Amino acid sequence: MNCPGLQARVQDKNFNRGFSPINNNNMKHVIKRSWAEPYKIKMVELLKMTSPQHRKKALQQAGFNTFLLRSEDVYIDLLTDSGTSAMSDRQWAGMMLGDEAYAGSRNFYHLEKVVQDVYGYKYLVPTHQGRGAENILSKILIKPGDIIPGNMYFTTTRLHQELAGGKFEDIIIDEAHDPENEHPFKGNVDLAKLEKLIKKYGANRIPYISIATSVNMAGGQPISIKNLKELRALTKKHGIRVIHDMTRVAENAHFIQQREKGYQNKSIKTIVKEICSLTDGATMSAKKDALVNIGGFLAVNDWDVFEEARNMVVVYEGLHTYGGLAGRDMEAMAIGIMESVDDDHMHARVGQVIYLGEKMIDYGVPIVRPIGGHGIFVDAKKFLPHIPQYEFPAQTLAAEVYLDSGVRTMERGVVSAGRKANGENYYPKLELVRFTIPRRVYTQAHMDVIAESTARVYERRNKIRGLKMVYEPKYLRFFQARFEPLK
Ligand code: PLI
Repeated sequence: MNCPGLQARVQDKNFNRGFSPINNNNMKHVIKRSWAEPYKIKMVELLKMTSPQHRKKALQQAGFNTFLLRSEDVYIDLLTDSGTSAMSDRQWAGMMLGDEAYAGSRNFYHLEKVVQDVYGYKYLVPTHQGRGAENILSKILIKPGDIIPGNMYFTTTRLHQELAGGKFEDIIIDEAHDPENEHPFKGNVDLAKLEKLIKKYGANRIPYISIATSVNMAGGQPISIKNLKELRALTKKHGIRVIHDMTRVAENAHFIQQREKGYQNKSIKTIVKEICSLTDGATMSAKKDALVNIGGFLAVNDWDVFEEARNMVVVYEGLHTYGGLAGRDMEAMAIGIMESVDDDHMHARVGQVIYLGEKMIDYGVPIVRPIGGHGIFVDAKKFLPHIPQYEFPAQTLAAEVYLDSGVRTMERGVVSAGRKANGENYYPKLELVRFTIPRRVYTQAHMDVIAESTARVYERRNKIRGLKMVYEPKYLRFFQARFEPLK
């Protein structure tokens, strides 16, 4: 690797603090130049402050699951960055240009052009959100008994693969499973693991490799262009497709720009297009990078897959020129995609995440390193070492942070991992609480409040007890499971 992990973190730190990441030889004499958001606030949404008694009651009613809290009972909402972005004035203006025709909306053609220009994929099928695209893709490409290797699982992605009869196999590098490892590209594929799978099962049982940029479950960790190129070469040799989960591709491109040799002077827009060019198609949840509250798509280069998807979308989502979306949603998405690849936007977006992460580190809170693109992932195993994984340390910690301050976070550990086809629990190495930062929504003062609250919980960590699960839904249990505190 050209750039050792530690150096990469120092580079990010310099960037965050306003130094040029490249010309920083004489840092002692440089006056601090803070970054700031490349926008100003035009409208505000009032937040409700709550008392500890109110939060205790709300948490009990929610079965100690932050997904089951009412949003009204939350002060700062870090449950997810999905669909929670603040849209720009241009996006809102675009909403007024919605062409709500059942067929052939002009907003579809605008979106199609933007997807072709910005990402480079040839054919577009809009869907109501990311999992709509995952459903269609899995049904088209996966046959029962197939193997789908990927750089760490994502909940909905793996479920659709399994429902189509496939089996997910993790081929991410080992470093990704170690929260303290500072590898700059923890989203990379271990090519030896992939070759082993190809040898074991044969290429014809592998319909595609599922590659996420900015790997969510690993802590928002990027994959490098170098690794993608090597993957492309290997898959080409075996005639295997690469399908890109491009939900957070621009955040990944930011890290490539900061860390990968030869990319410092390339724009995020250029890097995004290069990433996409190394893959055959993509599923997109536009609710993240693309700055909209709802929307997604499937985009492919292969006419046959497109034709099949265009047939299938009418069964599950809606006509192929709206896929479950209103015309205005497609317009906002088209504009959001263009805004998402702006360098200033992305530097401020990731800069805010890094600001929070560094505060957490300063308070001694154990977090996944390097700091990822869309949130801070607190290492619950290290935060609460006295709580075994079967007593849900990450679920417990998310509940405790809410009790302290009304900050809502999300479990990303054993509850999210769910059960295998044979009913056994998955026990993932990573037992994390995700503090996900919505885009363009909260201020630096909010980040301070979040870090201080987490530090307070950390101070009383030894007194915290685990949870037991008292209700478990069949699919994606983390959304609706209920818990009770252990006596
Ligand atoms: O929530 P959807 O259906 O629009 O997208 C599903 C989805 C697919 N891939 C990845 C990497 C995701 O992060 C993702 C959704 N993520 C959510 C909801 C999250 O809170 O991270």
